[in-house]
Amino acid sequence: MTAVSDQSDALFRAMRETAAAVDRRFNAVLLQSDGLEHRLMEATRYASIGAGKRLRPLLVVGSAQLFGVDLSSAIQVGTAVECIHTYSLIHDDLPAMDDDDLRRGKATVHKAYDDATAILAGDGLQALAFELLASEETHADPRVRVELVAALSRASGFGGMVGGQAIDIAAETESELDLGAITHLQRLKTGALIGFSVEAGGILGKADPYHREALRGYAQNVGLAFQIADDLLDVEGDPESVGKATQKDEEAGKATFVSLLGVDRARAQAKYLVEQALEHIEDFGEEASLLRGVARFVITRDK
Ligand code: GRG
Repeated sequence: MTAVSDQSDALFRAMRETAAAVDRRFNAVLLQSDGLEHRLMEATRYASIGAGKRLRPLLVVGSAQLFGVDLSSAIQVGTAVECIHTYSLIHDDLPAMDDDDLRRGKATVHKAYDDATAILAGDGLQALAFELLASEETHADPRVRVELVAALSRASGFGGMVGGQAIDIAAETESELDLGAITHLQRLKTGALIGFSVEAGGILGKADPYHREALRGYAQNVGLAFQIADDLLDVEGDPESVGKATQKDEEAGKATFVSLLGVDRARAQAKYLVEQALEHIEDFGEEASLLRGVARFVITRDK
């Protein structure tokens, strides 16, 4: 019992420390302005600082720990992936997409500011992600920086998050998704960025192909488990603690893991995926304890 609570204490400490470090990085790079762009910078800071679980940066820190990578490099890459994630949330909330009023427990950016500012905040964060990766502060070796830029471009672009979002939007009017199609959609829409976050430690640490393959297996399983947990929170979660509207999928008549499998089978599948994720990293020792903790956390979280 003590061992279990020690593990979750360590995980929550790592979450707090990672979140604080990402906030410090955002504070350093998102400068307030006295010029006419001040509203944009204020909105971008509103969306980015002190917000969210910072799960993706935590995955970068966890995978970096496997290869003895400096924490400052992991935080820099974690902040870059959080830029992409935050931009996707801002744009997803716009009236042209999901049209949401609440995100991360507060008004969405277009509600607190306006649509144009929200679009620009997302655009600016997307560019900032690649500026951070290209910086010498990320890694001394330029080949590592280029590999990170290429991997995050793939994960966030047409063959990743943006492609997944397009499939999701098209499915609303064009086709009924079955389990295979939902799995494909979610692998792109949310899985690709989670995949990058896990892969990043291997890139920073110049890991060999065997260990990179293990990370890919872990990430694929954690990504799907995360999405099933997200679907379950939409059905069962409390909007207060989730920090956004719930029951959205059913209202929109969307096919999800939960609508197709039912709550109990979806929960069992998420648990199975986490077990699979843990198997992929079983060759690692203590240095993988953060990744193990995160895998368990994705299906037990309440937000
Ligand atoms: C608009 C290009 C574009 C893409 C949007 C990822 C995405 C595609 C939209 C987000 C919509 C959504 C709620 C998806 C479900 C999974 C998800 C990404 C949840 C939010 O991630 P968390 O739980 O959020 O990590 P926090 O706020 O903790 O960072």
